[in-house]
Amino acid sequence: MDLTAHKTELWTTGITVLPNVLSSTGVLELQSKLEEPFSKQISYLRLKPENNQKLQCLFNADIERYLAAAKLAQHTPALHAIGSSQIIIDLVSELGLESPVISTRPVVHIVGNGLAVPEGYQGTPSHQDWRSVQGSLDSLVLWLPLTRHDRAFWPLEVARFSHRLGLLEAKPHEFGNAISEEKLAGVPFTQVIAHPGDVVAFSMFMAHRTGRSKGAGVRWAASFRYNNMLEPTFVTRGFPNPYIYKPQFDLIDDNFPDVHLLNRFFDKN
Ligand SMILES: O=C(O)CCC(=O)C(=O)O
Ligand SMILES: [Fe+2]
Repeated sequence: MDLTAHKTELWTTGITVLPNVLSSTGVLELQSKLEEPFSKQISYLRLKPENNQKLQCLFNADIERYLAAAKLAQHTPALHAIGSSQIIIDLVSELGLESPVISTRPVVHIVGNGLAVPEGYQGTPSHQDWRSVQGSLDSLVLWLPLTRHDRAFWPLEVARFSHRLGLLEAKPHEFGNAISEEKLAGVPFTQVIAHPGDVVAFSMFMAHRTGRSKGAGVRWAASFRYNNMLEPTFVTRGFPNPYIYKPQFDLIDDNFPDVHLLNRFFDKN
């Protein structure tokens, strides 16, 4: 695929939609895999989801397990495999990042009415990803819709050309941060139309947010982030990385595992 026109559109407007980069069935299969941690907890709790509303069922029964399943879904190997696949890395370099490096772990976005975590956030407010990643100037987000909907449903909304406004002032928000309202006064947001298999690429400086929708259903998407190792300011700044990855050292379950239980487990393996 010749990406010259997409590359121009990306850096001129801040965003481009690349249709049918991946097979739609492959992407829908990925979405089913991402659902497995939820299914496993549902069967463990012997829940009986109505109308296949698995996520809602687990959410209503045990929000902690719901959140843990959502977190675990982000550790699904097939998700990481897509973000590191040759087709995706080639695409990122053809869009202008000469030497792509992964800047953050993949994120799975799950939104739907009835899934709002109390004191959490549901969908993102207006933000620029650059504020949390702080990498190369050409850093890029790839956003992949994972579910098919017959109308715009919790769509990604973008402020085209806003990457040219620079890094905008932001205020703290449950999500992390949100661009201050006054900075976006008069800046129009439009819905992105994309389907499973398509890849939406946008500059980390482009303002975007989750559009709201009414009605039942769950919208899934995955996003991947890349820096360009060779971008001169990234090199000069010494490859900054604001992410801190560390465990909590207190035991989550006191006295687990009991040594007898552990040995019975090893005996069976
Ligand atoms: O999926 C969404 O609605 C938000 C996506 C987003 O903010 C991102 O991928 O950076
Ligand atoms: Fe974002």
